[in-house]
Amino acid sequence: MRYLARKAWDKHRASEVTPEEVFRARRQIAKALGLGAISASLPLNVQAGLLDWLTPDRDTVELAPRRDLAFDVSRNYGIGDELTPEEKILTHNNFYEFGTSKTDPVKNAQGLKTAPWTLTIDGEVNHPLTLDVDELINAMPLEERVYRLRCVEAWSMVIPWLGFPLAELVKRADPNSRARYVAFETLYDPKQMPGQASRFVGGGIDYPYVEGLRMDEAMNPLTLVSVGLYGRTLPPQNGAPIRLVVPWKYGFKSIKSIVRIKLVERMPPTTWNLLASHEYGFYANVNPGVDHPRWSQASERRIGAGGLLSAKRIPTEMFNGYGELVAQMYTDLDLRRWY
Ligand SMILES: Nc1nc2c(c(=O)[nH]1)N[C@H]1C(S)=C(S)[C@@H](COP(=O)(O)O)O[C@H]1N2
Ligand SMILES: [Mo]
Repeated sequence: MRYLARKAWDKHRASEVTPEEVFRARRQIAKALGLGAISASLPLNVQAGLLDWLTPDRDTVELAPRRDLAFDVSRNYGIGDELTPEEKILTHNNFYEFGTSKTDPVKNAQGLKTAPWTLTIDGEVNHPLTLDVDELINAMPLEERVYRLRCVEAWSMVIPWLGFPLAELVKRADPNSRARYVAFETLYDPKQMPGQASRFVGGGIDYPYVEGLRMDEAMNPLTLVSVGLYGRTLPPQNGAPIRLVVPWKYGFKSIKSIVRIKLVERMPPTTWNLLASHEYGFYANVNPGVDHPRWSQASERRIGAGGLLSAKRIPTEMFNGYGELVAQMYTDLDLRRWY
């Protein structure tokens, strides 16, 4: 598999294989093999394996163009870890809207239409906002923040994000006194997102993907709205044009391709908690002392220049190493119960 970065978006080549066609092709194969009916009862990892096998690899994936962004290098939150190579960040993804295997998003998301893109901020606020994300990206001062991303599946990366604090956005909407949580929602568009059109492709998730934070977590200076990585706008597979990054929590909290942020009074539903509440909680703070029911969280594979299997196993740190900045929010919480 080769990944080609393109300078100019070539419409003709891009439309050769649309996500919808990929989805239709897969559905036909799945039907022919009688997989549609049984897929709901298969464990997710088995489904992922099947999909890999059902999806013939195209020789070349042409990556959607990305624009250079101007930014300041943040001095406050940098960590010493070596960066994960950009190629790994772009080709090893979780974005179930485009399929459940790690290489599905880069293959299937390149046609995602990321502009124009509207972000709504509403709910318990005095000033509901409807923002054009391109304008927002141009208007906000951007900073680069090198953060660890620790997936609940026990692999991790180190990513130079570009973005701004979520607090800046929330403040603009002026939350009222009832606002206690912040709920996030990914785009819902089954025509563009094959995983939303089929439970088989999308891993059995009820879309749109939703996430949430407590108000103090949302306002914590570490909580980032990301609009880019490695100096340029976000690739579609990483959640273009706008996503959340919460570095002390498991990766699934960092919801991609957001269209709505709603301030609410009660703890909002979250996608992985809805799917398996005994395995994935609302808080999902990285915690080496509380194992996932099916695997240990004590260590993780750090994805570097080599393949995933050659990746170095390193101990997982409490709050992913960000305890100094976030631990005080949880002093009254039993983190074993509120996993
Ligand atoms: N909408 C949406 N957001 C999502 C996901 C998803 O499937 N859909 N996967 C999550 C998971 S499990 C992880 S680990 C991170 C992965 O981000 P990356 O692919 O940019 O590394 O995105 C999170 N955000
Ligand atoms: Mo994840």
